[in-house]
Amino acid sequence: MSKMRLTPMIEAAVFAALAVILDLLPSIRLSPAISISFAMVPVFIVAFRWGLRAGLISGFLWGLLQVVLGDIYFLTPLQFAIEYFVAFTFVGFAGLLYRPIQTSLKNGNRKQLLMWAILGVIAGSLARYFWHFVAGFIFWGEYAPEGQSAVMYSLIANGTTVLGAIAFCSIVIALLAGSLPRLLKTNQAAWTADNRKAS
Ligand code: 218
Repeated sequence: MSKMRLTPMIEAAVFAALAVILDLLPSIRLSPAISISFAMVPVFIVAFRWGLRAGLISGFLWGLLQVVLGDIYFLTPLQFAIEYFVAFTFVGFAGLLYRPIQTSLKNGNRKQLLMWAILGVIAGSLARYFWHFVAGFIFWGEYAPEGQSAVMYSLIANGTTVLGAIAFCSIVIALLAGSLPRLLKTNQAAWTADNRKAS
């Protein structure tokens, strides 16, 4: 636990809960398999503020909360594990862009900030939906229309969803980065306070 600072962990949990709430808002549901929302945004914020580890934990907690709330599609234990634990955790891979985002914030370079943040949105979204795609062709293939292979069905359904999610989340993150860049910045005061406590 020594490397787990308290502030990012609290934010990871609070923002995971926020993701659950955003997921309750009406989303664009094109079909049962295609539903586009910006619920990933809170996890992206955690990943950009604190990095990969906090992002992965926040994504994991979001999946766990959905399971606890019973808001899930359960076909088999493996499908359930892939789609609710692995996939949601992978949203945190947006945190791979933590360093360039923090550097852009420090330099006050808005254009670069926007570019790295959108790249983060793309990374986290693709990392998550890769798993929904895999689960899609292994477990959801029977829902494919006549004459369409399971792989093609999953690629179209999850590909459409992820492109929509990337567009939605990029717009929200761009608005936030433009109007409230401080929101994406590591909270240095809390960081040093936690480190002082730990030493
Ligand atoms: C083709 C297909 N249909 C449905 C699913 C299930 N799925 C897709 C995306 C996201 C989620 C998690 C809840 O939002 C689920 C269960 C799939 N993977 N593939």
